[in-house]
Amino acid sequence: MKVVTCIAPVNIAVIKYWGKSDEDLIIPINDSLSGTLSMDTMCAKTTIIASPELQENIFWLNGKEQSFDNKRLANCLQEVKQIADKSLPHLNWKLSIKSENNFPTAAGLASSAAGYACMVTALAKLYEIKGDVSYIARMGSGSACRSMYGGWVLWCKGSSSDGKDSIAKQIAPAAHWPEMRVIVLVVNDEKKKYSSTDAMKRSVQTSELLKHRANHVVPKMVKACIEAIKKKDFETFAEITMKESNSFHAICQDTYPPCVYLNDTSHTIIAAVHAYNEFKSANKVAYTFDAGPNAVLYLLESSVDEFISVINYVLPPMDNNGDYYKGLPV
Ligand code: 2P0
Repeated sequence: MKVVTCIAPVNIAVIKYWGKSDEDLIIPINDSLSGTLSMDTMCAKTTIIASPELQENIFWLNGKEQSFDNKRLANCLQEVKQIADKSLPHLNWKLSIKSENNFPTAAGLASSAAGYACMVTALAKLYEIKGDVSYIARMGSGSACRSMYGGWVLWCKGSSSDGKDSIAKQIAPAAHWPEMRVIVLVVNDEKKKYSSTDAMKRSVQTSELLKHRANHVVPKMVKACIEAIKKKDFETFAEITMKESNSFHAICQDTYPPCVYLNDTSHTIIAAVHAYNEFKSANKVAYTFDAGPNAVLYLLESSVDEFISVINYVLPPMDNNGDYYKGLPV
């Protein structure tokens, strides 16, 4: 019997992936760029057991059995086995895969990214594969390839039709910018209204704006953002991050029928960030929103305490009845 366990964190895109040129292989229409959270935060954990005793393959996600008959899982498994040494005795043993997330699944918090990054890392370890396997994680869920590396990661869309050069590359390790912090404001942890997979397909089919974004906006943004990260220029990094999030949600609006992910609380957070930055006469906080209403804030450690006070003032924590705390009497 062989057992491997891996952990992989979520990544939060500052330049978003939205739209595929190949649905099966999961090849994106634009490059994207993200920060991978540290290992002690929002993570997926996967344990794979390979055993000659197992009669069939089994897959459990967050304590619930899933069908193993899943095209994405099959594609990843097939690709890993294809490059593995064929003389490995356990190559054809059945597998038991158990995966869990320590945060809400499918709520727009990059759960599939961490999940597939973790699973492919575990499979690569099981079958003793060395070298980059981010292109295999990509076949499970596009954004998963970015969680294969820590720190700041670029997913290059690539140009080959088999997707072999559509891979992730680290552009700077986390230690390059140790003051950087991420705050996740969970506005709603329910399963999202429309899956990213379906929504981005609809965007490709219906949004004219998407072509402009992919061909003319994103390439400039990626270049400028990499430069800002390399120089640790938070002012520029924050401006690009916020503009990019807004550009992505504009595409969602331009999709027909539209995919509306942001809600009133999301807009309150956007307004609070702009008001705070204006008050500070500099960009001290940057928001970004994925396919859901939850806000992710990038900020430097020196701004964390003050900005959390601002958020607690603007959106006071609710008690168990859903009422806002009124504050303690003086
Ligand atoms: C991103 N998102 O770059 C963007 C921003 C959501 C909004 O990557 O179809 O779950 O599995 O490749 O990876 C979500 O897309 O979609 C995503 P599939 P995935 O983080």
